[in-house]
Amino acid sequence: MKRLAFALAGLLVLTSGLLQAAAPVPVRVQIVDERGMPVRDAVVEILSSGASTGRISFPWRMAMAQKGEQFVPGTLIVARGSTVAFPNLDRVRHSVYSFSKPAKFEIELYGRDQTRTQGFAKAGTVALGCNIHDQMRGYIRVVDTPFASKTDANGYVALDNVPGGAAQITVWHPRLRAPAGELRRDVSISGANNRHKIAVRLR
Ligand SMILES: [Cu+2]
Repeated sequence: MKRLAFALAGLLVLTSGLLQAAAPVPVRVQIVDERGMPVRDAVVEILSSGASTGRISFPWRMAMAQKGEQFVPGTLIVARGSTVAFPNLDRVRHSVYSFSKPAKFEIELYGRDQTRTQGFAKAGTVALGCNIHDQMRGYIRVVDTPFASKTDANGYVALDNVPGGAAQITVWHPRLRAPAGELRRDVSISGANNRHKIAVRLR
């Protein structure tokens, strides 16, 4: 009887440990440069082994506008498989293209208040340009995780309900000095370890 009680107690400790490890936690990540200054508009993604593989959706619009001869927002995060709209809010015509591996495409000239769409089937970074306006640069980061967001002016992202346990944080920024502008960190996520500060080098 005593032995059974011990076994049960052991089982309880074990399961509570497992539950704790897998319990979803809010995670905050800050991205800074070599001088410790916050990096804005970096894309932070958390790949977690404990994440469910359901349909991913984000609260922002799946749209990359052209406004004032710029792409707005300059960086857009979308889930793999998304269709993105490219509304032209300018008086001038634009012709959006990408030579990037995950999505090579070209949208013929289209004018004011018109829109076009493009699908993104592969994860990765899609650099956008315009055939008419050389200075226009935009980026679509196609991700495979629901835990993705852009850093704010203080370099922070806040991601909710990230499963505890082993995970990988990917940081991407167009000026990040690393292959493909990407940096990866293996981390362990738990209620006690849910704040991560990552220093990157920018060009
Ligand atoms: Cu243009």
